[in-house]
Amino acid sequence: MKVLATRRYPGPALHELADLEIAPLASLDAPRPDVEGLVVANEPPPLQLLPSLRVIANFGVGYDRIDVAACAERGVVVTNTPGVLDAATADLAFALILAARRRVVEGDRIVRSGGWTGSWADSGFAEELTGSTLGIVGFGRIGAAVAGRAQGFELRVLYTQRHEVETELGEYRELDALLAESDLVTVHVPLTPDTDRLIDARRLALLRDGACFVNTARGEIVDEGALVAELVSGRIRAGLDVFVDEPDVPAELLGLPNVVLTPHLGSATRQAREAMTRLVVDNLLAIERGDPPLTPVLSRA
Ligand code: 8YV
Repeated sequence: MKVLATRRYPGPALHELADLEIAPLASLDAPRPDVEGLVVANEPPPLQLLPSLRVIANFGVGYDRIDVAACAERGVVVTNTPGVLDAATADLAFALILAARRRVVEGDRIVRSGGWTGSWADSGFAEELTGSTLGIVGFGRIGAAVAGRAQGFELRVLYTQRHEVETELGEYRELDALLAESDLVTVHVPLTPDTDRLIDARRLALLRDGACFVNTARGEIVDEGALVAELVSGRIRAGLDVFVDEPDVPAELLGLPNVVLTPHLGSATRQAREAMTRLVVDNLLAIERGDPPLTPVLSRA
């Protein structure tokens, strides 16, 4: 099976594909009837140029830029990489929670700029993490992994998602109540038509003064303009790994002390990324053998 991958995905598993071509989608300008498998990182596939396509293996759990309904109509299987990146993403959410809450990056800047003159800080105290209330928006695999880590920090955990679940890890709240009651809010829902701008200006205004908002999911889940306005006002703090127009970040954020910015690093550990490639390849090999894919995604239509 001829497989086209949009980049050299990390790890050794990719070498198991016998007939592999690496090419960015932008370089495809004519039909490629030879290609039966496509590996993308949440990039919109040019279905019209790939008439023999059998499978799209997405490198990532989120597949919001892939038209799964159109693929299903064409009989193209779509797979993703759930599970293997939960720990890495939950760890990064906690890194951002800690960094934003405890003013770690601000402190780093003070040290580097020679502004650390006293023997200890006697003002500008951070708020404590231990004992505070963490609101988790989306209680799937990654949200639950965040809740597990929260126990070590003695956090009170609230969660919201479409349906209340049986769990010892947190208490269910409706989204608005969760936003109003939390000191820290972290987002772990997939981007779908239902979650696009789920956290709009009205909902951002429900956050407590001084609350810390963390997003490692997708920028579009929040009204980014409204979030920027809240951050510019200094009313809340944030740790942001995802943005609406990546790699562009709203310019207003770049000089703000109350926001920590990372370049979509959620799954960017060697272990997670190599396991993602492993799962991509295992899905492709399954399709090639005529077996069912390991981790297919279902059309939401
Ligand atoms: C990206 C992600 O796929 O899994 C997801 O949904 O956003 C990430 O793992 C990865 O950064 C490659 O673009």
